[in-house]
Amino acid sequence: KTRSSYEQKLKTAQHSVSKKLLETAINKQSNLIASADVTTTNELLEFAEKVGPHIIALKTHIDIISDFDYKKTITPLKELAAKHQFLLMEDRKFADIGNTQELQFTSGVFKITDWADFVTSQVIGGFESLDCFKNVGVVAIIGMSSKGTLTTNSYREEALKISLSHPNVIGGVSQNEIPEDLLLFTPGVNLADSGDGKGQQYNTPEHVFKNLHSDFIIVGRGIYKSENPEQAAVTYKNEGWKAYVNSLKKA
Ligand code: UP6
Repeated sequence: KTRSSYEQKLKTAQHSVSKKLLETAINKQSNLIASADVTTTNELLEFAEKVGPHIIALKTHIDIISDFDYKKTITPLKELAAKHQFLLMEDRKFADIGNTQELQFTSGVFKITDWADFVTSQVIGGFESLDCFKNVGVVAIIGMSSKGTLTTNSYREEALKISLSHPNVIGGVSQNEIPEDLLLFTPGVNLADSGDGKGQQYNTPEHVFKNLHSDFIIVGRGIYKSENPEQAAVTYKNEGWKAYVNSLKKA
């Protein structure tokens, strides 16, 4: 079974964020999302400046930034995103009732609604819990990469039903193939390691494009822990693109 190309997916994409992601992937010949799991504003901005040209999106866990300040952290981050043409993905993994998620999304110090292009959310709160993410794209957590995760076959099936029917959802995070109407984001990608001793399990770009028909790879420590993060980003970008092109050829 063959997979659809980014060009084919762009023709049928409904959501503006899906279109932007696919267009960026085509323009930059990249399917790489770098996970910036660093804990200070300086590290975050330095990292974004270095890897920005090579990625389609920067994934943040904004609540791990110890010196977070909207003007000092977000304003320059948005400028870097515009300069290097990447999207901002906040990996908040919302997991509550709709009303609480709405507050977490719009309020507090992070004000995610004001800057994120797309966010991750669990779907454990049910269909209506996703209604609040009006101005962004939602990437639903369908399956997790960690050892012993509770995202079993039957959980994933139910999570996919919600994701396929909700207009805010643009895709899913998963370690399994998902329907082509959703973009597939796959974390747990590393060229050097098979795990981290804390439950994380890694695969190669080749594996996730060939076997899962993934659209985008998410790489954290493989890049930001590397001695030369910019060079590592280029390596993952090239490996990801090569694996994507090969996955199109597969009969
Ligand atoms: N992430 C996973 N697995 C999931 C969902 N999300 O690893 O199923 C996120 C982590 C981290 C990144 O929260 O930010 O992707 C992976 O980082 P790593 O490459 O350093 O392991």
